[in-house]
Amino acid sequence: MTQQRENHREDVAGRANVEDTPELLAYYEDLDRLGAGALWTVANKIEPWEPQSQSVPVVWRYRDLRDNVLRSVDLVTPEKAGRRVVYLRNPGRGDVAAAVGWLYAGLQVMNPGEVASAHRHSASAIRFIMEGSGAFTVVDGHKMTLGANDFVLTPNGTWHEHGVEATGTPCIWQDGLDIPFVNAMEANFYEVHPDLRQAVGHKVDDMTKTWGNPGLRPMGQGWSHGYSPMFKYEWAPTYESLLKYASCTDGSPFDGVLMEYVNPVTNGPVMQTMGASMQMLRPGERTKAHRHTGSGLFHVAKGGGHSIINGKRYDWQEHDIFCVPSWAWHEHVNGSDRDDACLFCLSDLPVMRALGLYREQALGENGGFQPLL
Ligand code: GTQ
Repeated sequence: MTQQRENHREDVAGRANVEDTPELLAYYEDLDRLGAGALWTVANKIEPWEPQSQSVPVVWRYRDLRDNVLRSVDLVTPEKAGRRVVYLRNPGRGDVAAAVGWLYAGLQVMNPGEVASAHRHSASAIRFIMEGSGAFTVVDGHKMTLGANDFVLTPNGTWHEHGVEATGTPCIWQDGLDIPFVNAMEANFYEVHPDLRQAVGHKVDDMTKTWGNPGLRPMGQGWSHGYSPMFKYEWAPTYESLLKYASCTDGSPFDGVLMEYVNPVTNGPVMQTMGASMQMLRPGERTKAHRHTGSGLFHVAKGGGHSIINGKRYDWQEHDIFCVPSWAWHEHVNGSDRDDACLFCLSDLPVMRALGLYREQALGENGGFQPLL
């Protein structure tokens, strides 16, 4: 019997395997009255052989959600709602309002001329812009214009507000926050800005213009926060970088051409709790299956295809959002032989890495397992 199969037996030597007796049941009741319990009654549950995600794989289809997101515009104002957002609820994580693992996601919609008041919280946020023109976000006095497929940061503790210029069109973007994680850590604070609006103290898009130049850093400019000073990563240079890298690499057998968004000061993840990447699946590309710790929330930035997650097929097209729970096998397939497909991914990998919890495993050609890396 292989180690893997053996691991799924409950009566393995060294694992809890105590049968109930009247004496033991009475003992458990006595312990319960004292606010205590016998470890062996819960050990196999609280120390599983491998991660047991509560999340299930889901695809949220934009063609189904979009009309309902737009409906909210006639139903509530940003003033009343605070944020006018339809959030994505994983069936296994409804109790903590997570889309996957400890990550929250939602679709926020704003009409021209609307603003959502400034606030700040311990949770960090990202936006991935889906459609519309004229949207902006202000982060700690830095105003940014938002275009389709731009990736924008609102790090923990920063004041932020959103709006759409009166000359714009209805705008929809994906929010991604670590709200469930910060709540799990019992560390979430929330504050509304005393003036409800921030003064813009810098030139529009200054942080991207200052920190977003390839291979170049502004001389003499310091930055000591735990998050990237580049608050916005625009789509055009991101896609161009993927194309350039794709022209000279075979890519990863598991991920195709995958690039991580980084803090230009540290080359580390953009924020301490959440990281993001953009990956290109070249025409006809089909990746090999692997699994790793950490939850991933994928947003289809370009193209269409499908993913096989824990053996089941999930089709996706542009602006669909799907999740890969921690330790779930996954492989991605570009559905086109002519065009590339691009997947944006928001994850908690920075937490996994920083805390020494990252593990990765490839599915062998013969369906067997390769050892844990
Ligand atoms: O824009 O600050 O979807 O605080 C959920 C919570 C968006 C935001 C969300 C938030 C925000």
